[in-house]
Amino acid sequence: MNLEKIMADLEKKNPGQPEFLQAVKEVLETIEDVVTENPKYEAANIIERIIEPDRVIKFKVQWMDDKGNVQVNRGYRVQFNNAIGPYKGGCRFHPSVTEGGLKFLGFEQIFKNSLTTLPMGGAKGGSDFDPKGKSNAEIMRFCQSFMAELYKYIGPDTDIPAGDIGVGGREIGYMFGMYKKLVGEHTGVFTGKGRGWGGSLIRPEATGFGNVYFAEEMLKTRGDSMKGKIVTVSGFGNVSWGSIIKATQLGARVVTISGPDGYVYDPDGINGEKIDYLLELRASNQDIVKPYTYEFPNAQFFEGKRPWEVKCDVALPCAIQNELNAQDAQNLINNGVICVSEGANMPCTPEAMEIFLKAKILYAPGKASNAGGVATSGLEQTQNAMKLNWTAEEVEDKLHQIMINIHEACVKYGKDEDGYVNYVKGSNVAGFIKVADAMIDQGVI
Ligand code: NDP
Ligand code: 2IT
Repeated sequence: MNLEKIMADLEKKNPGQPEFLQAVKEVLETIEDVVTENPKYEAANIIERIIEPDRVIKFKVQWMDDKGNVQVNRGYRVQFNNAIGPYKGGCRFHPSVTEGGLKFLGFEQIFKNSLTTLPMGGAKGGSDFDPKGKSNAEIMRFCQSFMAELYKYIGPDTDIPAGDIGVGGREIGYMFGMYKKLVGEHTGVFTGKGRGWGGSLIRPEATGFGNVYFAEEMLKTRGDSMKGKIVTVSGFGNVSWGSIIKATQLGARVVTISGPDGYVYDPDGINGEKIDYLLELRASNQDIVKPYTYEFPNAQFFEGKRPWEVKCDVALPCAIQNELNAQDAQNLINNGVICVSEGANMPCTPEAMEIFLKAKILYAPGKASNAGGVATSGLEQTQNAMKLNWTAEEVEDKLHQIMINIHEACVKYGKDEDGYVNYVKGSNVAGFIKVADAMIDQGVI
């Protein structure tokens, strides 16, 4: 496999999409050996086929704001690969959303979903719509207009969207409502639904819970655990919230959260009522974390800074792609970090990742450590198909077991000769083999 040529061709075909190129390069670098050792993959030209999305759907979303002005946004759905199951992946509403960004996320989703062991293909969607400061009515009108186009391309056996940045229970509700009205069916076409109309218990917590379960499995390989650890978390959204709850339950002390305005350091730990307060902060639609320090004055706010300068044992980046760079990684290493587990998708830059791997700390890429979210989406689909609901304990037990299994797969495919587990390699190889073999089985279609 000629990596340089593949990357050069990809760059030519996808100008202005650096995040997509970054995600592809990381995967190809780590699966190179497997491809070389198994000529069937080159014979079927799997690499060129797997890096090209099945289709990118792009559409106009028109909606009216509360003042009566007509607004226009772009909507997208990237259906990347459905070799092992229907397309599956979240929707992101954020002004930074572009086609290239969604291609990176859809590509990552192929391997992540494969790792969960559930039958799900890879997809991602969203819009450059900015939910910040919008009224409830504006959010509803936007979601309805978005769905008026997207409904044509999705379905419970075709493509099942879910949440991501800027898309939570409220937005899923409005989109599902519109889908139901247009199609006339009450089906499991979305995951992350409300509890009373087909949603699964634990889905809101699942990504964060899974992330911490994965960190715990990594720590176990060194005879350690989360108990007593100082933990830094970035972001203050859904994934951060779930990670903080589970880390605290397992006896760790979480000392930071962050937002676009800076980070909050709370030496006493973010626990109890402070965790509940995070939901209020998020619901305020203000996009700032500083108010936390008004509510809990022992905490300090650091404007325009990122939490990676704080001394910690475990770091959980849970906000956005490329939020932790080489300097941040070096700060963490200098401060004695032993474990970094990604709640967000691709939060560490390639340079930061290199530093962690070189230092041989426990480092988990998001496609392994944040797979608990989509895995629990898969469990929601199963409950919908069976027309019954599992208890919170049943769902959490299954989620926990899935995270243990993903960890095992990473160890199986990622262990170096010296015994160090390269989780980047492990997750990419394990995820790739299943999808590539399915593509070969199904022929050139
Ligand atoms: P939320 O919208 O709930 O939270 C996102 C967090 O990231 C917020 O704190 C947000 O603050 C912050 N953020 C967004 N953009 C920026 C930016 N440009 N700079 C700094 N901070 C920013 O989303 P989620 O918690 O759902 O998602 C967080 C990450 O986890 C994403 O990478 C997502 O892809 C990933 N993920 C989510 C899963 C899920 O099930 N929800 C599953 C697996 C991964 P603000 O909005 O104020 O900018
Ligand atoms: O990045 C992700 O895995 C998600 N946003 C969750 C996708 C899903 O379908 O639950």
